Amino acid sequence: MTLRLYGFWRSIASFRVRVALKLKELPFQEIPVDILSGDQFCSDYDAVNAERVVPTLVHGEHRLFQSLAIIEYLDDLKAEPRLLPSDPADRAYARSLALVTVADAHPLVTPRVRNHLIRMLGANAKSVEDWAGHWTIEGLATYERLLDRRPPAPFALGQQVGLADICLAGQIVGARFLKLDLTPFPRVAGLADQCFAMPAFATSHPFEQPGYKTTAAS
Ligand SMILES: N[C@@H](CCC(=O)N[C@@H](CS)C(=O)NCC(=O)O)C(=O)O
Repeated sequence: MTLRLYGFWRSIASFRVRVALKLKELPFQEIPVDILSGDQFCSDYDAVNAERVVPTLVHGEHRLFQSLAIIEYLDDLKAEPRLLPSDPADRAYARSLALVTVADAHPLVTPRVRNHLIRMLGANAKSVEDWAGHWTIEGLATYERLLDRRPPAPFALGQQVGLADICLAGQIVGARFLKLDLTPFPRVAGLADQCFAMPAFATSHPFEQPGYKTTAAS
């Protein structure tokens, strides 16, 4: 059964699901939803995902949303390679690391939040950029402290790449969009280098997506 991913080239949450699909070697078709032009609010897409965000994964009659839930679904759909560890404490730790960006850092820099800052507070482009930089650095600093306590070996949970690495790599994608200096976060940067050496990560990067290539060319 074909898997269809509604995503957007520069969406960090779409990046997370793209990587998971590729690590699992599950073929999928990606359908772009231009969230910068407001296509997430069109009735066609609202019918797919009432939350009006990307990603959404369509699998048969199922419309799955929220990248973390989608990645867990993929782990249930195809067991290997496992993205969540089977040990309960490790599993909780993997989810905790994932949520540092999924629940805490990334939501603060999404288009809806940036747009609200402009509309409600009259923020200019520079202030919005500074806001995004601040919360992205907060996320990186949190990861650095956590990885100091439990150093990657070589991935966050050990030998097997998984959910935590995917989410942390997404935080790095956001940092690089903003051209942030990663020197204060050597453990995070080192782990991201391990990840982006893998084709599943490298080919899922926003700059490798057809939408970016069209945007860059125009
Ligand atoms: N927690 C959600 C985040 C979904 C989300 O906010 N997606 C962004 C793109 S990364 C979006 O579609 N934003 C549209 C908007 O802010 O209007 C997930 O992990 O899937």
